[in-house]
Amino acid sequence: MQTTATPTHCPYCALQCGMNLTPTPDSGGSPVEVTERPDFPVNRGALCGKGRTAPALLSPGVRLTSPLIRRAGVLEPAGWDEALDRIAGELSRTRTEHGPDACGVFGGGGLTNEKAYTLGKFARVVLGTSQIDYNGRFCMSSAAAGGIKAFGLDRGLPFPLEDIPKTGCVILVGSNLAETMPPALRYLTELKENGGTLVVIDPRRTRTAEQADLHLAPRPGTDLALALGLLHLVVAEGRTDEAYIQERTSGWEEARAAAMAHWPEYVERITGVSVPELRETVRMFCEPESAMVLTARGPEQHSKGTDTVGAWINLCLATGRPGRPFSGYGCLTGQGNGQGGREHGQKADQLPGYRKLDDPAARRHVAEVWGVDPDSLPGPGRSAYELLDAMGTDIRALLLMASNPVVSAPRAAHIEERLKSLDFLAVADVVLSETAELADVVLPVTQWAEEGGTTTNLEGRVLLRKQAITPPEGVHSDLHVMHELADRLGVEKGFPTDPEEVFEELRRASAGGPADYSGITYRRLAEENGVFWPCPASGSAGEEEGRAEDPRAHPGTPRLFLDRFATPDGRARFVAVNHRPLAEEPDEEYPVLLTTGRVVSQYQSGAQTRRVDELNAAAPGSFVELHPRLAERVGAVEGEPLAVVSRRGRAVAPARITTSIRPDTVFMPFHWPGEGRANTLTNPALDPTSRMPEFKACAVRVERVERMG
Ligand SMILES: Nc1nc2c(c(=O)[nH]1)N[C@H]1C(S)=C(S)[C@@H](COP(=O)(O)OP(=O)(O)OC[C@H]3O[C@@H](n4cnc5c(=O)[nH]c(N)nc54)[C@H](O)[C@@H]3O)O[C@H]1N2
Ligand SMILES: Nc1nc2c(c(=O)[nH]1)N[C@H]1C(S)=C(S)[C@@H](COP(=O)(O)OP(=O)(O)OC[C@H]3O[C@@H](n4cnc5c(=O)[nH]c(N)nc54)[C@H](O)[C@@H]3O)O[C@H]1N2
Ligand code: SF4
Ligand SMILES: [Mo]
Repeated sequence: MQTTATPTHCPYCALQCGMNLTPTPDSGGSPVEVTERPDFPVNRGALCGKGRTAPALLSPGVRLTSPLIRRAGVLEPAGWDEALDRIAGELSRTRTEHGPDACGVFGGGGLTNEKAYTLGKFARVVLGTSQIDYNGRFCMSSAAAGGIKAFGLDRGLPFPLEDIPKTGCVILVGSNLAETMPPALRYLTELKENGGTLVVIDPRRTRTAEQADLHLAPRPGTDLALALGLLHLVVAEGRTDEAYIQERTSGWEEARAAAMAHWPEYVERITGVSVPELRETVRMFCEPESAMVLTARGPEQHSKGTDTVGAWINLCLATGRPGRPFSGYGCLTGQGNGQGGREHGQKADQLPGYRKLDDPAARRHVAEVWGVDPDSLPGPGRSAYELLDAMGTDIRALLLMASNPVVSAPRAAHIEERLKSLDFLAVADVVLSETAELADVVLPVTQWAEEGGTTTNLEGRVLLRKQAITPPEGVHSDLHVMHELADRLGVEKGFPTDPEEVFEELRRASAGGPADYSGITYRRLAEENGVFWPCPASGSAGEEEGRAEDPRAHPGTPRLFLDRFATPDGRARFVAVNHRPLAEEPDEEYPVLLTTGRVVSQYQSGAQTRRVDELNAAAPGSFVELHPRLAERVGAVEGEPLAVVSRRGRAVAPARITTSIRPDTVFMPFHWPGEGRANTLTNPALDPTSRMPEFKACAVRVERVERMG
């Protein structure tokens, strides 16, 4: 064990804040404490409460330290061999009886690059199944689809965060950065100090919106119309950049025509944002030399998320922003490895290096690295919700790693029931999540401080997480799990347990792909505080050592698209999109809109953060945020339980009455299971391209709950 501080990164969100871990051998509790790491540029030492308290989960009291096997209906401690034998046996039996596609695999954007890569390979090479997808589908998939359509490439931010304070105007669409990435708020503060302006678009006046020069509060699910209305005004006011449109884009005529059909007055009626506010936004965005649009889950988690992102990109293209200094469109990716986790093959349609599974050349390249016949690789499978929905019917057995869909999937009661209907469920996790509670076998895995690996943050910066401590006995890494299962299923080679060995293979698999990591080594990552992809190996292929000193080493790519876009002709593509309603509009029976999201002290399904006392004290449970006018109408009382009912089910949580939300909308955070579970209510209507569910808007009825007795 190390006795000095180990520099590493936070286990939670996509900011991947740098931190130092110092061993505390005699503390009796967590084996390490978090201290400041000012040398990492993204957060410069600052951390939010989640990062600061992350070591609490390393204590044996809250985590899993032994495999569990269900016997007579009850999960009981068991040995590793027995647990692994059981999983391998069930997967093998399922494959024989129902075919390989009856085995499902579900991953997570919290997995390191090495794990995500290995999971994709495990599914295709060991199980031979096409049925793999992951929770990132619920996260940034609409932005990814929009980015690929327009730019030919999906890297959440095409520029580093440090560019934000240098731009003239930021339009932040549906991001509550102040709660979801607190240390990044600094970039917005610096933007304003430098004279830049901030527009925040959110149906709620959030802590982030409070920082804005202009806050627009549209009705949920109307961002597409809003963006089209802004583009209409840009054209009407003669603010387009014709030279840029000519030189660097295609498809303008069709996109322009679509936008011109969205008159400001029409857009005002749809969105609730007034025409003067629209005009003011256009002025703020167009006057400075540089400007950015950044989207997060607010506009993306809709059944029209991809088109909405397309409309915002159109606005950027028409005004000549992408590929210019301190300008362009970006998506704020969410999970710890939300970026890298979507690049290396745990996605249904994908091979490592952000290659396409249905591209013959990609199949040949990756099959060669894997030492298999390209024809043996299955084709694309189902998207996350469709995969979960097929459990118990087409999918008979599921291996789940790093997600807690009982809490986080849309229409969660149905998904819970589907999980129970599986013949066999295996879950690898660090804690006994609500989903692990339903498993037949649970495997306890190591955590960030106990293992090495790389993540890729929201800027596309590949980072090295270093192992700081030895894991407790009885706990093994996800890589060990896949190695042992592969071995038991007859594949002895190709599933190493050493993360660096996996990364070396990932480099080769990604070489020449859109997300090219081949020029990156662990050594470089440690020395350079991260490297931005694409970073091809510039020497001869296969060269491994001495990259940092190699004068030919590719420096990495902090800024994309400066010369050309990643499309075949190098031009960015406008998309012709039109406003459309929600999959479920309010009606007489369900007259209110529910939107969902996050609070600062809980992370995602809460499986981890609900086990940390300090975070629980700050955010102990679910709530329903609503406007005083709506509260009066339904008889809601502050702090008293309120029922929210949708076509999928009913949830109950205390009312939080505030003027910061629109009167036609209620908000619930989704971090809790049980009665207050927001996802009991949400609508799994999917975006046709990204297959993103409509987490951010469904029709509900709000009712007072009469107390018993
Ligand atoms: N504390 C905390 N931080 C996190 C996470 C966490 O769980 N907790 N998760 C991480 C992950 S994986 C992610 S993806 C990010 C998410 O980060 P964000 O996208 O910032 O988080 P959300 O709270 O889901 O949504 C942001 C805002 O969208 C608004 N919104 C709702 N509907 C609409 C709409 O129709 N249009 C617009 N414009 N806005 C709307 C909500 O009011 C909310 O304030 O956070 C990351 N960081
Ligand atoms: N209503 C509503 N629902 C939403 C959203 C929303 O805004 N509204 N947001 C969606 C979004 S953006 C996301 S990203 C999803 C996230 O939702 P989930 O996929 O449920 O994400 P987490 O809660 O982070 O679950 C991760 C699980 O993996 C475990 N874990 C952590 N690290 C590792 C590891 O290295 N290996 C293994 N094996 N396990 C690990 C954790 O303990 C935890 O149990 O939720 C989505 N659901
Ligand atoms: S902002 Fe994200 S990465 Fe930074 S400390 Fe908080 S949870 Fe960790
Ligand atoms: Mo996310």
